[in-house]
Amino acid sequence: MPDVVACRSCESTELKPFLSLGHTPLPDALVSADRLGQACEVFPLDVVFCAGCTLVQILEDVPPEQLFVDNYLYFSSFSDQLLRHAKEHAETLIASRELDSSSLVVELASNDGYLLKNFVSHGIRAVGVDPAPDQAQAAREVGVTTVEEFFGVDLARRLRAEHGPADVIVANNVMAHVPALNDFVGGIAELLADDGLVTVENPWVKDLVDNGEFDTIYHEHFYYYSCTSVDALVRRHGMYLNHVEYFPDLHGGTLRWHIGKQEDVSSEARRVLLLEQKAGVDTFEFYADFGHRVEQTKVKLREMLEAVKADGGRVAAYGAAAKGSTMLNYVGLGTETLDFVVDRNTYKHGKYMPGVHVPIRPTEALLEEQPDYVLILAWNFTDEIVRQQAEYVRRGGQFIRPVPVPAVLS
Ligand code: JHZ
Repeated sequence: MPDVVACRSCESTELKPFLSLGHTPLPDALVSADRLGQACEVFPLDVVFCAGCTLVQILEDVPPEQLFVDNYLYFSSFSDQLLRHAKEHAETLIASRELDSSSLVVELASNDGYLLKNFVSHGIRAVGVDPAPDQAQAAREVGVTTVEEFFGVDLARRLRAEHGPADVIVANNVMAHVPALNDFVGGIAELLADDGLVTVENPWVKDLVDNGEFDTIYHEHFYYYSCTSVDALVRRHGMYLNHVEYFPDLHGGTLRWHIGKQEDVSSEARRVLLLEQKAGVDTFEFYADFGHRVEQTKVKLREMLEAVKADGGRVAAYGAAAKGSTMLNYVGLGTETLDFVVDRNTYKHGKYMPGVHVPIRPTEALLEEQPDYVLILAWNFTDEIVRQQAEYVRRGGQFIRPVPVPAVLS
């Protein structure tokens, strides 16, 4: 597969590398027991800054079918925090946009219907788009009409012809997942009503860098966004970044961008754009020493776990997350260190983490085995996980959080 040579957003060829995580397996390509003996396919994971439009991106283009159809077991509904966040988002949209049965809401990457079911229950027309077959099926089972395809200009035209223009388009954690970025955003512009609203959520690259969240870099995520790079992207398609909201506790720091066809930029959007400028998020220097800091996390985490093992301690991990795959493969943690990984997602049980082949078990395994330490790979859900595992802690178990700096939770 050839490396990308020009920015997928603005086509500038001035791409400046600042981080290499080596060659890693696809993060959601969990391995079944009968395939453990087979060689694992790995891909280079190199990150660059575009001097043209400031968009941070990876160079490798793994085909989306391989990422999201053949190897995708992520179901949004396994997190209570995410379900609450989605419900609040839907309720706010229903009230602020005065949505009713004549309105149309479209969600791109609607997954298992975790968000759209909140519109359906209010009798509002809702259409989900998601190419992942099991998730699309789960969405239909909760009453969410789902088109099982990748989104772009072509599908947008067909949706508009069938359902009319969309009053609201929601795109949560998907604008990072599309190699043909301008086709995706062009599709949004095509489908959106002239007075419609788009909300896009994605982790904020400023938090990624400030908090050392390098493990959220993997092949499903082609891009790492700032307000600055989103503003440039949507303007190219005749739309405007009008408002921004910040959710510091969601996926390590998430921004929700409000985008529309009329320019009406809020003071909050201006404030965050300015904040990015002051912090230098729009310059290469902001990223330059990130690789060095990531290396330090690797060394520290290895040292910490090696000391536990040298003392005869037992270690497990929590969360067979995509980011967990980057963490384990980059740091080099396998079955010599970790006995198993637990996860609530039943589709992942009985499988093994990509590359390192650590087995995945139900969360009950923590009380059955009572390891001395649990490395939280899904650290974005630390509070939720620690609350759930109160009994493990009561019996003397301890949690390790790997970022921003590896530390045992007190
Ligand atoms: P989680 C996913 O990344 C995939 P991942 C995707 N690429 C993306 O963009 C980001 O999200 C935003 C489990 N769990 O959400 C569920 C428990 O077991 O951090 C998941 O398997 N118990 C679309 O995979 C994993 O942990 C719990 O209590 O890095 C978390 O994965 C909770 C809360 C979660 O995302």
